[in-house]
Amino acid sequence: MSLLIKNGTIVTAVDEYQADILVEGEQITTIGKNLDYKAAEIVDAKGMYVLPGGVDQHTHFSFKYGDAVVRGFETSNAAAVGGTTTCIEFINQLTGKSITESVRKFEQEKVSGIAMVDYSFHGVVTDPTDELFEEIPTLPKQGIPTIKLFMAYKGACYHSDDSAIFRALQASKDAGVTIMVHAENADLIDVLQKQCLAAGKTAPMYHAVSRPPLVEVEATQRAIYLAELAEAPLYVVHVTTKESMEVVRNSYIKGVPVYGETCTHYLTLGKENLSKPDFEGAKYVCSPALRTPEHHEALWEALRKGWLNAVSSDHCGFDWKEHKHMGFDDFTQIPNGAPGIENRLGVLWTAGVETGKISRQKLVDVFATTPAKINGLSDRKGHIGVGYDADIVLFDPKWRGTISAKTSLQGVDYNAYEGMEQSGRADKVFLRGKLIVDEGKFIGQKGQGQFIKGKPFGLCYEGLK
Ligand code: DUC
Ligand code: ZN
Ligand code: ZN
Repeated sequence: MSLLIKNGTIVTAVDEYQADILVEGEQITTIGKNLDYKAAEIVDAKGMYVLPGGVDQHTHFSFKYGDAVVRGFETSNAAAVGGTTTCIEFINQLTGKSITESVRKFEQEKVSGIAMVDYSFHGVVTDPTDELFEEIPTLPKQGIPTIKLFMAYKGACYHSDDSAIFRALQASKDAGVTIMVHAENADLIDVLQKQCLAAGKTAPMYHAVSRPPLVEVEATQRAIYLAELAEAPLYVVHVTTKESMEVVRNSYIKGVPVYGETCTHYLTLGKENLSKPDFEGAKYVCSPALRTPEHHEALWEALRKGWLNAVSSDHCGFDWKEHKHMGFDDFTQIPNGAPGIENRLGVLWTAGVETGKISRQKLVDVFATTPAKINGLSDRKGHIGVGYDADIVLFDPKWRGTISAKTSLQGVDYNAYEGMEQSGRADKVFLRGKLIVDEGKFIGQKGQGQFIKGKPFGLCYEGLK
């Protein structure tokens, strides 16, 4: 099967040019001007930007908060219509089991035969035994070169203390496994939460009051000290404050191999949303908490200047009625997280490219190219180039629409960006050469997504050293 995409403007992380793309089978085989090839299918991409399919390196299709469980991979068609063709899912280690067993079990039961985009995994440490630290160097053989540890969430199974993080860093470095941290000080949050509740402060906005910027800054700096001591690289997920971004940036400048991402909502949504009446504020309970415009601006600057290198969705599909209301009388019981995999590209384009905060090339860089590299997928994903998987988005910059849960595939009863006027959208999306989105509508099939093995040393490539 061959496909010729003609007349589009190809955007990569470093340049932009007009050319045609020939796809044979699942890969891009030729890129050139005025390609004259009798392909089985010819698509005219005039007026479209041709982008690599997005790589969302931070998704939760399997997260649990108390008894609440998020929407799973049966809603991963939402990724496709949002221009994301690969997502990397966090899988909790099952107690008493290895990360490998936990990931495989989850894949067999909840992903394989269901996922509608390609996928890879990060293990999440919940049971930091000697066996776990021995397993870490073997993970790349399983195609899992990344592990996350949560510094937040005191009392939860997935909380890790400093000794677990330090030992994981030591165990990871020679094998090229990247340690990722969710950096917030769990003890301070615990004290602040208890003080709020004791004072009768139970509403959603106290989620932000009990997770102020400094709890993130402190944990970010602490994690970096641990990495420095272990002489291991570190990746800080969802950096949300100016000061924690500066800690990452300054440590990197000092020579510590530390890198960080931010997320779509930390660039665009303010903490005032948590004060919306009638418990609507609960829709915006995610951790770390939403911040103020001063932080948003600092994060945009950090993306422009390369101080942070990816934008993820942190997609977490809890319902408002069914799940968020569990914390109606106590904000600490509101499941943390917001959906957003469908909106990452549209919001980044609208709030980033259209406003001049980032260039189109920077969008491609933080949306696809660098997330693919960090996670060891860059031999196949995240770039429009010969030999790459034909994961291709034809982006229509002229399209206009309004974001709403009513038209969303995320399977959640609200959308954090409800009412936002969106500029541009993924008009057509190809997954390994197959058309899965046409005129913005999902036309693919359940189970078409494949596991993509990650390779080790994702952080150690030229330009990210
Ligand atoms: N924060 C969230 O908001 N959701 C999922 C996990 C997390 O740490
Ligand atoms: Zn997190
Ligand atoms: Zn997360």
